[in-house]
Amino acid sequence: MFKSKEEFKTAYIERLETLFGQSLDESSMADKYVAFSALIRQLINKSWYQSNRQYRATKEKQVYYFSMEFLLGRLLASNLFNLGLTEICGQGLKELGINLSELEAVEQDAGLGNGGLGRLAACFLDSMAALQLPGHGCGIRYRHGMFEQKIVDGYQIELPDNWLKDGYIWEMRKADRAVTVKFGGQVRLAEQGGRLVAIHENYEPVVAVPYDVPVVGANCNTVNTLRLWSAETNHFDLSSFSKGDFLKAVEQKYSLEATSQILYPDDNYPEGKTLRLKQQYFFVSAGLQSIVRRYKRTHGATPADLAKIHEKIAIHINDTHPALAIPELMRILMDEEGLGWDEAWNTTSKTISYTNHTILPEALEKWPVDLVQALLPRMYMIIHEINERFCAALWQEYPGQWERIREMAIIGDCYVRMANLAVVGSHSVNGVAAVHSEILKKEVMSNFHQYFPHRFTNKTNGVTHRRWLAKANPKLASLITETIGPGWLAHPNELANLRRYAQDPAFQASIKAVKQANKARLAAYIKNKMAITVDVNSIFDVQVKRIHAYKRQTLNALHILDLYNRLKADPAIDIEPRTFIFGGKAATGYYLAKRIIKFINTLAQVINNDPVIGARIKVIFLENYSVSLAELIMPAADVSEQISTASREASGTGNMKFMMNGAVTIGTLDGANIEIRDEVGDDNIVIFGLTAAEVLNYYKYGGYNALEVYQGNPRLRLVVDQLMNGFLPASPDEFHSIHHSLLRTNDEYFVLRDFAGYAAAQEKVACLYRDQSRWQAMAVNNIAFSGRFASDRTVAEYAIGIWGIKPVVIRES
Ligand code: 26W
Repeated sequence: MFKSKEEFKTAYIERLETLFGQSLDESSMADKYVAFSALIRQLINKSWYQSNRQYRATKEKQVYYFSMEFLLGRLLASNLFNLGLTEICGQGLKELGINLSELEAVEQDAGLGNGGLGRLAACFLDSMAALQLPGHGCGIRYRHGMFEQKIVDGYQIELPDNWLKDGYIWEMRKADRAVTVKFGGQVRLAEQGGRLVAIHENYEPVVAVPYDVPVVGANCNTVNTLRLWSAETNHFDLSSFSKGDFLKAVEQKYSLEATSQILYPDDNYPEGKTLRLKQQYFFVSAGLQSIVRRYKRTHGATPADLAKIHEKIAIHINDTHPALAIPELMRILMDEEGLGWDEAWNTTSKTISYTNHTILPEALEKWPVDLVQALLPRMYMIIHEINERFCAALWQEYPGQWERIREMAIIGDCYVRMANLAVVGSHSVNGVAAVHSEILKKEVMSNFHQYFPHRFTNKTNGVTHRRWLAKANPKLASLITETIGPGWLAHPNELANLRRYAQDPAFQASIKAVKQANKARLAAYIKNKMAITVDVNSIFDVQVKRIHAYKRQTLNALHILDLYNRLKADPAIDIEPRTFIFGGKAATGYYLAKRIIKFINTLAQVINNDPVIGARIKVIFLENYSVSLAELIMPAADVSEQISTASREASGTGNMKFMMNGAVTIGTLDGANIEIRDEVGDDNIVIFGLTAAEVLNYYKYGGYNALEVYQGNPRLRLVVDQLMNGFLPASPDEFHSIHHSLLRTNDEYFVLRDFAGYAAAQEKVACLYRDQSRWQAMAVNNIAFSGRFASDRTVAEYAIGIWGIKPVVIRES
């Protein structure tokens, strides 16, 4: 580790010269980035090696977090931060005439995820390492991550994300650890040496090559591993090749490698593609094979040793996407290691735990039996057997209750229901916020909860305060440290010490100055990207997240239209100037979400160019919302929009990032908003709308009439009509689907029902903002109470309550 900036500078210059054979002056920004990152990676490698060595030596239990998505964003800054090198390197680079932020910006975001679920996985990795927990990630090295979004003429255009084009400095290819994953073919059972064995024939082998990314723990020597699997083959079909059919040989190579080519850009919006199922089995099988291989080396390879695998290994599945881990671990234990069914089942279910991240019924994964059978014949046999045994047990418990058993079955209506498989095959099931976990127990999984009452728990989400506060908002971080000392960095609950400064005028002024600086930074970005000037003294009112009907960007947009109407009707009314900022991607096949994007952009076009409105309202849709863009946006927000239909947002995590940066939430009593309110109190949050209980009641018993609400509120009626009556400059039926969802299909997400409450809540926000002393106190309180939403707390709860793992302190080499 560098003791001084001089030492760093010498090492850096030398690295640049030896890597590229050129001087600093001759180097491009990209070269400077590569040399710098290579230097940092070398430091990390030492601790990485030590960590792996000591994990092997201590034989402590380890956890593997299986996730189809890891939305890492950039790693340079967070690695520097966790190594404690930001200061030394930043200063050293400055003396060499290099701006660290500019260097950081060279790195491509690793966008290997869609949204909440993928970013949560990334925050958990950061926290596991910071807590010195032996915990690793297992996922897919997508050749193309989340698509790049362009907005052209108000529409979303998707471009491929070519994030690997300049190489990825943080990964380490481990060709010697490759494993084979088998698809298709037939499986027959045969007797060998007195036991039944499964013989898999005529399968298509896909080689899985691991790429390891180090996960650096903050202020400790822990470096864990994120292992991402890539489908690769250098194997050409030689028979085709020698027959001169070169194309066929190449075709087969590409078809095998297709498995890890793209991330499906569907968040809470299933497409059910065969390739996605292939991806799921691909990384689950590869991950488990490599884990079992390592386990055998460290803990013994006899069947008796393997029957105890749960004592040394925990496997967590992030939603149902990796639920094939259950039958795959069964397969490995039985077919490859010789365990009997009961032993294998006992150890499998004690190894695996499952988190549910969504209650939208349409987002619960299910795969057609035919597809599973054809693509994964051995998996299907095992799932079938699990189902048979489970249903027989249910029959014992609930004789004659066909309906209940049909609902709980893993296979039904010609589908494999992945959530049922996940619940049955794991020892722990958790939701991601208190209300969500309750809904799982009482509604969505109530039968399972009755049958397995002790299996269900809650683990409220969190976000890493190192990235989302310390790194994203350095000015705020410095102010906090000056005020309450640096303890909050290791113990985020210490942020509570800020409470006593909430009413302090001097501190309020400092908080405001930080916010203004961050707003200016975002305003400059907007100016540069979109050539629109926004007023940094206006309220920055932000809704950034995936575009989805249940998240209700439409409610926000309709309210903006209403505000506009009122201003047009009476330009003299005194409103608090606002900049409404949106960002987010729509799943490629999600028509309604795409129309919502167009609606927001059309509003922007009308409002931003209306001289009557001037600078009082601006509407900004920031294209290509991503982790790095979020790091720019969160610190600049005054108002955090968390307005999902109550009961539909499992938790939300953006809400936590905003809060940590001092934004005030306007939101429904949904997901973690409820717990945010419980922390900050009603005076520091603005709540509106139906409660989850009310919404669920409507869903169950009916009684909601959208048309009535629409007819009863003239302001609402006007804005809904404006979608269709030619008021907006767009083709006549551009917003037909939005209109239709509100009035023709009875407004599934209660946009109309919550409109009046939302408009009133927005008035309240404006009123609170006018009282700047009151507002700054609210901002301070939000920061002060955000410690609970640090993922260090969440991960500690998983470690103790689910995984049964404890810290392993890594000594320096
Ligand atoms: C099969 C299509 C599909 C793809 C992704 C269905 C569901 C998903 C994810 C489970 C959706 C997701 O990201 N859920 C979000 O998880 C976050 C982390 O727990 C929560 O904060 C969000 O509320 C939840 O929507």
